[in-house]
Amino acid sequence: MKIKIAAEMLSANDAIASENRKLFKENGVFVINLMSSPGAGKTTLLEKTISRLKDRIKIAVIEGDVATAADAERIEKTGAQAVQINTGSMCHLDGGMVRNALSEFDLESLDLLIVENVGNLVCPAEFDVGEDCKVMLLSTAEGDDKPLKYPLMFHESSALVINKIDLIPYTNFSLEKAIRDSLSINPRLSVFPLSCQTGEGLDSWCGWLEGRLGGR
Ligand SMILES: Nc1nc2c(ncn2[C@@H]2O[C@H](COP(=O)(O)OP(=O)(O)O)[C@@H](O)[C@H]2O)c(=O)[nH]1
Ligand SMILES: [Mg+2]
Repeated sequence: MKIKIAAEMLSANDAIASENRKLFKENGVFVINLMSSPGAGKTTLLEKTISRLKDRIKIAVIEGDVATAADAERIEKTGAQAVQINTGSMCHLDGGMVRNALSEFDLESLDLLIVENVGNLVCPAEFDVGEDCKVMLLSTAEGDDKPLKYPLMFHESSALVINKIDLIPYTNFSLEKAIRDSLSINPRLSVFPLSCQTGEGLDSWCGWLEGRLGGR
């Protein structure tokens, strides 16, 4: 019985996500669902990405957090519009939460909408919000065993950002192992090792993003 309820909940979410996707397509907005554990650097990556691309691409952000508007406030400092969703006890964003936030945006004027999901390595990958693609962010401080321990996030994503490579000398993180294990789960992953702190690798990531927008 429990399994049936979960299946019905996911199919109800899929229906809303499909409506969101149709709306995004009609308005020519490319949508990314950005997922990681708390503190891996999602908001920092968005701040750096927006600063680099904002003269060429109109970007807005939906921020998902259990509590506070702190991340939306950080994004707004870059000049991009951000809407905060507080999920309370929920560990992920779903299609309905994203739909409720959409009335805040002039979708037609946007090129790219990035949804920063709630920090969590499990549930966000299970809920479609209507995105064009998912992006997984892993930071070196979390350990190189995470791809094999939380495979769904890696399996569902189109790109993997490995952040905080500046910290590698202070950890036992093996970049080679993390990439090898991630590709064993999902050989189609585009992988971007980078540091939001030093800026190393950000050009490749932003180039990939611009390429995906070009293919809309
Ligand atoms: N050393 C280092 N710290 C980083 C890097 N990127 C982000 N941080 C720090 O990691 C912490 C969490 O970042 P945040 O963007 O809030 O993570 P989020 O919870 O995934 O949104 C902050 O203190 C950031 O300054 C990086 O590339 N290198
Ligand atoms: Mg954040």
